[in-house]
Amino acid sequence: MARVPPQLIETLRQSREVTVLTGSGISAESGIPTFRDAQTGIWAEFRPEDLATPEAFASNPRRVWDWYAWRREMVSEAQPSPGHGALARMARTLSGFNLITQNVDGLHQRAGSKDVIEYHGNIMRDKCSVEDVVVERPAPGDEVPPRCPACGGMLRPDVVWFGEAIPAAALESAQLAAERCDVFLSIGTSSLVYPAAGLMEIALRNGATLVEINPAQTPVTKLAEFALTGTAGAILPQLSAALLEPE
Ligand code: BV8
Repeated sequence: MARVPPQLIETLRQSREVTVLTGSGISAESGIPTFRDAQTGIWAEFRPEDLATPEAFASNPRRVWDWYAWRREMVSEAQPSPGHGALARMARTLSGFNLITQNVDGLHQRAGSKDVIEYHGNIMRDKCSVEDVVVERPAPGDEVPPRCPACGGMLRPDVVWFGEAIPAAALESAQLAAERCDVFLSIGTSSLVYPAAGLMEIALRNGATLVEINPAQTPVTKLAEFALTGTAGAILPQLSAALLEPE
């Protein structure tokens, strides 16, 4: 397991603003399968990228709704991982800190992180598929998916599907956080999905130091000044503890 290089601690201590992008790898240690992991049980025959699309919802709304209900159940029973907790602590010790997540599980907020930029939405919220507004979860009924109380349209999870635009506010604040930071940490993401993966390029273009934390190689590993091969749960608590030590 990678140890944290002292130069990285120094770089973080000297940093003016740190921006973090997390992917499903940080929630793997909360027991939530990543997008690369094969799906299990009744969902084993489907690929997430084939279910997380407007076309899948249009052709089989019940199947897509049930897939999200299965994932919501998993998320509600999951606990934040040591990595989620360490990021919440780091935010309090660094002078400037922005957290962007591709995850829709809300675990950063449950670990105490504030002002989380939910780049792909949040699975625990529903929205009307017709009016595109967030709707309170209705009492369980016999209709699946449930209907919008205002217009009768089908409800859907408030997440960004493949082929859908990133919510404007999240897109803008994430872009700003990537442009302004002097250190960018990419944690637990395969860096394959855009425009999220483009945030690393924006940070590099603006002269930021790129740090990657991932047990595997990704397309950004070669661009990182610090590429730490290991899990978020093992590395981030070391990072957070080192930042708290007296200089
Ligand atoms: C857009 C929410 C345009 C939903 C997600 C054809 C048609 C349409 C679009 C495209 C197309 N071709 C390409 C595109 C663009 C597409 C895209 O990038 N596709 C990829 C597959 C090539 N992007 C989009 O469609 C985006 N929208 O382009 O819209 C547009 C513009 C304007 C107007 C209209 C339209 C929207 C993409 C968002 C999709 N939604 N999630 C849901 O969750 O159900 S994406 C989803 O997959 C995740 O949110 C995440 O972003 C991505 C998975 O990536 P990761 O998080 O990185 O997870 P992954 O499993 O891949 O990797 C895990 C990593 O963790 C691994 O590296 C592993 O080594 C590591 N790891 C494992 N354990 C640990 C660990 N690391 C640390 N610690 C550990 N313990």
